[in-house]
Amino acid sequence: MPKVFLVNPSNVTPGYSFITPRWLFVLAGATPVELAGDPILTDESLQRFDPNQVSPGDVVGIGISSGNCLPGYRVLTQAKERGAKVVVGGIHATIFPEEPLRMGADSVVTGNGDLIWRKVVEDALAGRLQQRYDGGRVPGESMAKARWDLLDPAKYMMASIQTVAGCPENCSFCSVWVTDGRKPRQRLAEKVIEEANELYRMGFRYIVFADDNFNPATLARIAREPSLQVRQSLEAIRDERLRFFEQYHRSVPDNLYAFTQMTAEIVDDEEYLRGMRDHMRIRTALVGVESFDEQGLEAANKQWNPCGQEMVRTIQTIQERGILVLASYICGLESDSVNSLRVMRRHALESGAVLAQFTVYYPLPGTKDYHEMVRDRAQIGQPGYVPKHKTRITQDQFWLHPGQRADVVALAGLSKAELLREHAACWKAYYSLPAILGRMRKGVGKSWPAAGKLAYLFVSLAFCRVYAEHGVSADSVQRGKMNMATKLLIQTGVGVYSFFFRRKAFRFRVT
Ligand code: B12
Ligand code: SF4
Repeated sequence: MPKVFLVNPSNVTPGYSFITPRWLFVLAGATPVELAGDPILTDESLQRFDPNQVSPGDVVGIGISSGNCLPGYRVLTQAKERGAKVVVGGIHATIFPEEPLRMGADSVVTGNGDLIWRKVVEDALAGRLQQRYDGGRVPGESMAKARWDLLDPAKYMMASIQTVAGCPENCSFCSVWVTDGRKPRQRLAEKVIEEANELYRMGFRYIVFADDNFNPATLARIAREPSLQVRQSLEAIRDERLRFFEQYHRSVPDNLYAFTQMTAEIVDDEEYLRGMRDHMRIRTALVGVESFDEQGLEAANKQWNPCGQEMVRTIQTIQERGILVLASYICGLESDSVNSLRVMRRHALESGAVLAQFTVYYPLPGTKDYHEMVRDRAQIGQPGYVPKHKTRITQDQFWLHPGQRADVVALAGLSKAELLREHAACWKAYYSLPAILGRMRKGVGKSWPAAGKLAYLFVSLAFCRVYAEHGVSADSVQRGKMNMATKLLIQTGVGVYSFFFRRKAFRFRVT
């Protein structure tokens, strides 16, 4: 029987990963086992894809984002050399379907794989594979259940479940609303609950709700919606979500905690926030702050976000209500200057978010910014053409050329050296020992027991070291080679985490 392989490509293979690549297990759930048996999964964060397992006629599915398309194309070439039929999908393939075909793929799937994957496998095995399939945006009730029985729980810190896809906002630096749509699609409560219980039984005590935006329909969001029809649909979504929160609360053990991503508008919806905290047991959430000033928020098309001191208070209030904030900032928005980044640093410190991440701006493929900047680049200087942006893209198809994000654009108000200096200064200030100790003693951690404070110290140091210095992100994409001290820090951090949140310790060595 021909086999089906699914590969999550990665630049590096440290032998562990922080968060499961959900698509791998969802596509496994959508694979017709009666035709091909259980699919063979490879997450390259854990181990490199081994082409020798592949025989002619097997099907190899690869999921790529813009960050990992290069290792994805390496897997593609290796699989083709073994005579496999290679199908590429994922966010990057959805944005640029021609690219994987140019790289030699037999077929490309755009959109969601939940429903179409069965047909793709059937066609491939029957010798009638087409070049293009469109999986579209599947309705929430049709989203496939992940095959967690194929997961080795000892290799991941957290497993991820999706509760809702899509986001009603339209931030200019984000591709989510372009690819996943602005109409939130909610998964069936029963399916989410079933997966949560399964992961609990497997030993997980902390999971990730891998939603684009966990709170697409809060009171404040609904109130600023100009279209009556959309407002009514958001109201219905809010009601449905609150009911789902209660059902989850009744059906899932109360020591299963979660991390998610949400917007700052949550602060004005007491009932929703309480539901997230008490019913869904969300204890930490990434909040997209992006910028503290009006011009920055305007550049990001996120004018509805609180600004300046109001954002500082918002972060503090969310934390007082029991959800710790991982605040996410962008350095290098179109309006940024050395001064605005220094103000950002000051406000960020003042807010006291439990963790903060500072990313260097670059126009992600699929975003409004990217497409406008590409047009600017092509048409600038033409009579009558008014460029949309002051920021300029300096490299074509930059995702195919590994390098620093700051190489991708030229900013109007900042040189590359200034941007990198201020970006590094943000990380350094936020994770300096006095700043961490300050948050521990007087800020968010003041009532924590000594063990909690110690754990926080480790988590802060590890987060900064791993993310800022080595560029390791959730799927272990990494810029530099890790030194011994970083490896030790990761292993200690993971040990501390596993002590608090796992029944079984991890079995891995950082390589
Ligand atoms: C949860 C999440 C995270 C989590 C966890 C990541 C993880 N390991 O799972 C965290 C917060 C840690 C994270 C981090 C980052 N993320 Co993120 N993340 C997401 C988010 C919201 C959901 C991903 C998810 O699990 N979805 C659920 C699964 C089931 O959906 P899916 O992956 O799209 O897969 C479906 C289809 O694409 C398709 N499919 C996928 N693969 C394949 C393969 C085949 C063969 C087929 C047929 C189909 C198919 O079928 C699947 C089922 O329908 C997405 C947004 C989004 N809508 O994708 C952003 C997103 C993927 N992230 C993005 C980015 C940029 C990042 C960061 C780089 C951000 C940063 N600040 O540095 C980091 C680094 C991660 C990296 N190196 O790629 C971008 C990627 C954009 C792009 N053009 O590639 C997205 C799209 C959001 C955005 N801002 O635009 N992320
Ligand atoms: S950044 Fe967040 S709020 Fe904005 S469109 Fe993307 S998912 Fe939605």
